Amino acid sequence: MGDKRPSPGVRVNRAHEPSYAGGPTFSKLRLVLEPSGLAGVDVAIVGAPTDETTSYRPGARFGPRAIRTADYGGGSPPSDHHMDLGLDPYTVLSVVDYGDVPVRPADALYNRDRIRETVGEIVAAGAVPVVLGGDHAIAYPDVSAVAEALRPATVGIVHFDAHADDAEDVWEVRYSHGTPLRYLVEEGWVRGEHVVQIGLRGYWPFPEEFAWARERGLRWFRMDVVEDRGIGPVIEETLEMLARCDHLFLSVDIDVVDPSAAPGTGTPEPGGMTARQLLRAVRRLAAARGFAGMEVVEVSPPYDVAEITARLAHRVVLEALSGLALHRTGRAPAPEDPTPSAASG
Ligand SMILES: [Mn+2]
Repeated sequence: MGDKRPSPGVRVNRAHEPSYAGGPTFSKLRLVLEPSGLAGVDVAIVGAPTDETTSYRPGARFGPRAIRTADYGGGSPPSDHHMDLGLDPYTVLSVVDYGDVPVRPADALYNRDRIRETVGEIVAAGAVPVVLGGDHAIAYPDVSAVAEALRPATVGIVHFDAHADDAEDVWEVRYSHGTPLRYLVEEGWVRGEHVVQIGLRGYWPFPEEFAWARERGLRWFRMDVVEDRGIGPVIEETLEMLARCDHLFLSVDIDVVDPSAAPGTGTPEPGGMTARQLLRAVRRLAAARGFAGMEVVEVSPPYDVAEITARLAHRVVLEALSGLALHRTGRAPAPEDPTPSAASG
């Protein structure tokens, strides 16, 4: 065995360290901690390590750190070639890690306001926020900050979730991970007809929440409808439903995926989507429309097994970035096939 240590005086390029070494930013992206550092940035990934409003199993405050490090890539800047799209999102887009929202333990309303400020800083700089939760209560500050910054343009939500999160309160608490859709619509941040929910199943919401949703014009695909029609047609129909709103916000609750593929979450509901259905859905939405903001929520590492859930959440973000990159280039996908077709030139 040769001595692999560099000889004295040889410069070691620490930028090429593997993912498990050094600083734990998302995919080892450049860390930016001041709004001035967002100039010229296309996408800023930010953590919202909060789980104060969780109604069942806590732990989502540990989500951002787990998602960031659930990646076997390495090098800085990162390089990830998407073989189905034929591009590297990091060569098309300038992406940074904006650190975490400055949270205060046990103070949900304080954290809500800090999340809204931080997401607002990102949008004000002209970048797209990608928020790593955190429990789903963060949808309220995430989406309202984006909607406020983009007014009078309209923002629609594609909401992947086992649960509709449109209760008036959960255990009499109004700022909760079970209520953000209700208040985003009731307060006029998002029009009801600009919300499409995908993957609903199980034993909640109750008829009163569904009645509210019908009254406000929300639309949804229950999980059995996704299963019957297939995720591809469901996403194409979602795009048609939201064709007339100006921007999309992608809200991904990891519990939309079956607990067998996403066990590390607060309120698991059996019978959900496969990992590949979710990845494909997010990629297609991002490629077709781009997005003005995104969140991946409810990853609870203490309940995870072998980082299955954190790893899926990391890939959900990477699929969205790859889709957005394709959207920005305006090109057709150029998949890596054994024999390139004539059409792909
Ligand atoms: Mn949710």
